[in-house]
Amino acid sequence: MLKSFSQKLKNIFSSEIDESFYEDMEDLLIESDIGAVLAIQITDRLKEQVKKKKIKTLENVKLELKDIIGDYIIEEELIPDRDKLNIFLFLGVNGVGKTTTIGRLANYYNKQKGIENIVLSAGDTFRAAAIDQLKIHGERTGHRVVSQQHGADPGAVIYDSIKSAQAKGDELILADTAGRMHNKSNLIKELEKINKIVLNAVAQENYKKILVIDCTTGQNGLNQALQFNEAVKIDGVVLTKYDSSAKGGIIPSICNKLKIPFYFIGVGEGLEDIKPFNKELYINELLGI
Ligand SMILES: Nc1nc2c(ncn2[C@@H]2O[C@H](COP(=O)(O)OP(=O)(O)OP(=O)(O)O)[C@@H](O)[C@H]2O)c(=O)[nH]1
Ligand SMILES: [Mg+2]
Repeated sequence: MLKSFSQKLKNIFSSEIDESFYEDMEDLLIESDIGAVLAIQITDRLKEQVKKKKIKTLENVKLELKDIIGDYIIEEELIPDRDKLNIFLFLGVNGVGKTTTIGRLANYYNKQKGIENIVLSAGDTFRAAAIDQLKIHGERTGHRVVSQQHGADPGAVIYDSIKSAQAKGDELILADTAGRMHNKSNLIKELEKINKIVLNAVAQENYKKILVIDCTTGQNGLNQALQFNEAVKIDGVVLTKYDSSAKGGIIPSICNKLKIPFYFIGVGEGLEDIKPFNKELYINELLGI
């Protein structure tokens, strides 16, 4: 898919700038998971700008397209507010990479940002193995894991994590949650409780609700973002499995719809396989620039 995408893009950009050029462009954008509505919008804007600016070369059309797509994308560096307690809560449906992301970010914040006092909070009490999975990440990255038994109340685990972090002067809690979507009212109830507990301890700006989305799920990622946002108001997104053949066209789609940023992208299963989302790089990769 990756090869055929860049090949198709190359083909489009070696044709004439005529009506079929724009049609092919629209199709290709849809194929990249950008979504039909946005693909049409982007192509229409491109057509308009090319005409208005009297753009003649395909190279300049590509740069114009880059600018237009860039308008829809929000990039933000997610850095904990130092010397304060910060809580990053990871949400998302089953198997998207929440727990793995926590392990990778513990490593990232430690190695890249010099933050040593990080706590991993085992808020996924739904799956017995989830607690052990987080403990393994804790051991690997050298960070403390706060957990309770399988089936415990996630709010109570977060509460314990906060108390423990406050006692030791920690700066960052990375909190796991169970993969779900099945029951929105349960999710809202559970999150309301967690919100209350968290906001008793930290300021709103030090609390981030982060949605993890698997880019291989394509446009379905947008539905997940809409549903989670409606339930809990998310602050930003981590996109995982960007090392797959999926093009991540879901990024402009979500930013445009929800006006929230992407923070990180996951590029593999290893501890180092996460990087801050970089809008410029992302568009260049998408367009093969
Ligand atoms: N290739 C690749 N695999 C990833 C990436 N992120 C996560 N995975 C894999 O996806 C699978 C699921 O990851 P988890 O972290 O367990 O996902 P989760 O969201 O915590 O899953 P649940 O707790 O069951 O909801 C694991 O096999 C991860 O190694 C990524 O960026 N690239
Ligand atoms: Mg998990």
